Amino acid sequence: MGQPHEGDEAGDRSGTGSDKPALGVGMVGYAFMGAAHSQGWRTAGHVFDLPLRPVLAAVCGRDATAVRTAADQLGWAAAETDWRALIARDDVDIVDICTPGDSHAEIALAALAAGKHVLCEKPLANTVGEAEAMAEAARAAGDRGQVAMVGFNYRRLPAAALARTMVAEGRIGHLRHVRVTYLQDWLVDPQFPLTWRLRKESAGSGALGDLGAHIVDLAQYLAGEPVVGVSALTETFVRERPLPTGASVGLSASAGGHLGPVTVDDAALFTGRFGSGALASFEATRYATGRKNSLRIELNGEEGSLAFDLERLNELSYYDGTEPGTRAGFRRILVTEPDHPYLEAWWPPGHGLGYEHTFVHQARDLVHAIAEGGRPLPSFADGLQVQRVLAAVEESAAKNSVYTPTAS
Ligand code: SOE
Repeated sequence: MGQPHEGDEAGDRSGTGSDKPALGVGMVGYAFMGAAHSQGWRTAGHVFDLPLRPVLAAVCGRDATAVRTAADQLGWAAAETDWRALIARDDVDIVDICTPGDSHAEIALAALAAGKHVLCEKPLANTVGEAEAMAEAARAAGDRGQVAMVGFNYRRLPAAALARTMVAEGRIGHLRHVRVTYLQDWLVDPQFPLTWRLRKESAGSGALGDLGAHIVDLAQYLAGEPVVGVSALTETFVRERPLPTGASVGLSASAGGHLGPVTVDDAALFTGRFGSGALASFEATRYATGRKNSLRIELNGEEGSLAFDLERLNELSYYDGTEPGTRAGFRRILVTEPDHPYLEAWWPPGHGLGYEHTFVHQARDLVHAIAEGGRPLPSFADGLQVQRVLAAVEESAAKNSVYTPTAS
């Protein structure tokens, strides 16, 4: 396993001036998620008192000019065009995979075999088979002291972490319902190009894997138990789109005149059952006009409820069902106190955080796990469990057990 190394040159780029051992990070991919992860790695050591100093050693992409530009913009010391060369670098201790899903398994397996720690973007893989191989490799690597984690970043929202604690403390009692929606609208325009996220061979699935994976993970994390059964509907509303003519920029790209087939779902709706008997409903779509990045989750228990809305991410709503009816009501907990999860090192009370901070917290948790020999969550086994739920959703939707209302 690559060991943290003292005061190498690239390490000085972290700018912390600290004499803590360096943890060399190598990232594959540098688009939207790569930029978000870069920010996490750049910031974590400046905000939190970490046992190791993250060093942005090298970033990798296929286009030599573009990856060099990205390295300069995002703060990486070196640029590579071959991910195998990135993994082989002595100054890389952890490989951060921010590529489309079709390369997650190959890169993660090679990195683990080379003794590196791994952070892999969600969903863990494009198929259950790939995820199984990754979870097994991560388990074996864990026995050798390596760490592997999936980038379900929303677990790192202070309000989500607080909600998890409150559920575990029994503050809502026995769980009955989880209701969760993840809504975006960037596909509403039928002229939006056929980028990699709309092709099964690169993305595995559509809204299901991209957004549904997040909400399955979040629901299971908050409930504290896995989904054991699902029933689903999926739909592809626009079946052909213009082919992209250039590289992706954010979610989009420039488009040409030729059309190609959309081979993933545009939306997925499903119900789920937990082992405890609690019921869940899930909706993931890229067609919710006006909803840009709306993730809402509500949990109802016998003694209370919790509700979270990503558009108000510094807040958590709580209903305490043990209060007298005349006094009870949903109240807003402002999750900005230093004693709230992750907030000890940020701003004074009332000064909120944003989307990007989840990636800082993710980096922080990983660094601690690596330094302290921990097994950070969500593990690859957790990622595999989500992958199995996604596959069950696809299987249910394919069977199309939709009943037609008929006359008696
Ligand atoms: C696009 O739908 C996307 O960038 C997802 O891929 C991310 O995981 C989510 O955080 C924001 O939306």
